[in-house]
Amino acid sequence: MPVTQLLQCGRYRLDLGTPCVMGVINVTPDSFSDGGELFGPRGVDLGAVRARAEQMCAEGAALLDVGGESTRPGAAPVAPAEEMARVLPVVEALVQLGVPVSVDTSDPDVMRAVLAAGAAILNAVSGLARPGALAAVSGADVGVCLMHMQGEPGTMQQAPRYADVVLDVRDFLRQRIDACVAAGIAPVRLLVDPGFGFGKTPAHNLALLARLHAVSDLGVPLLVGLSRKGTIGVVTGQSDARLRMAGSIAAAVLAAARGASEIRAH
Ligand code: 7PM
Repeated sequence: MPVTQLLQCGRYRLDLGTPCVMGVINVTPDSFSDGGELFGPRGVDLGAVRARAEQMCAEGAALLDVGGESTRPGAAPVAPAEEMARVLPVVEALVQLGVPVSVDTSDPDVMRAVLAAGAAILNAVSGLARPGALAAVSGADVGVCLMHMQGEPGTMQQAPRYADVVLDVRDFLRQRIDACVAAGIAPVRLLVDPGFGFGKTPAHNLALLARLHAVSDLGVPLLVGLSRKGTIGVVTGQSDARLRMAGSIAAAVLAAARGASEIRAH
């Protein structure tokens, strides 16, 4: 009998006992996976966003993740006002589709704005560790994904270093869960994520995938995002992210077999 893993996120209660797919809607001009196709000369192309979202839902995505700040290695930080200008129209459009919307952000002001716009999950890529982030969500009934990142996107890949990457990531996630529960965020609202590609070498990422059970038994559902990332390219020899579908599917199946409840996919 699969263990039912419920996620309470806004007006949605997701049963993650069966793994589900989180579709990625990147609204950054330099999206690594689709070259910024949803971002035209006049900013975000909402028609293209709606079409992509409807296609992803038709193909089985249970929720959609919107990212307005490129967190790819070396990416420069985006001002919160610019990030909000990119993501708010998208969140409003996707909420109208009736699908749970997650927003990939670290900024507390962006968090508050997207919650007001109807986002169901905050994809906290900095683990709600930034000043003001925990306070921004503790009173809301939004779901929260706590992700591990070593350093910041601009520098995180320069020299990632761990005593034991799996134990270090597990300890960070356990500490963030405890901080959220202490701030009044119920465990049923939480997800954790090891943050593949965020301050990790390919060897670190492969160790995390091999020993994924160490972070799938923290008492909350596990989200994994390996889709089209550099490590898939290293293993398959595919330098073009758009040609990494097969490797991404293989990694997703391995992750699900090792306890992942949500698979983040492009
Ligand atoms: C390098 C290339 C780093 C691409 C990050 C990316 C995740 C995420 C992203 C993840 C969660 C991309 C990503 N990756 N949120 N946001 N987990 N929770 O796929 O693995 O564009 S950005």
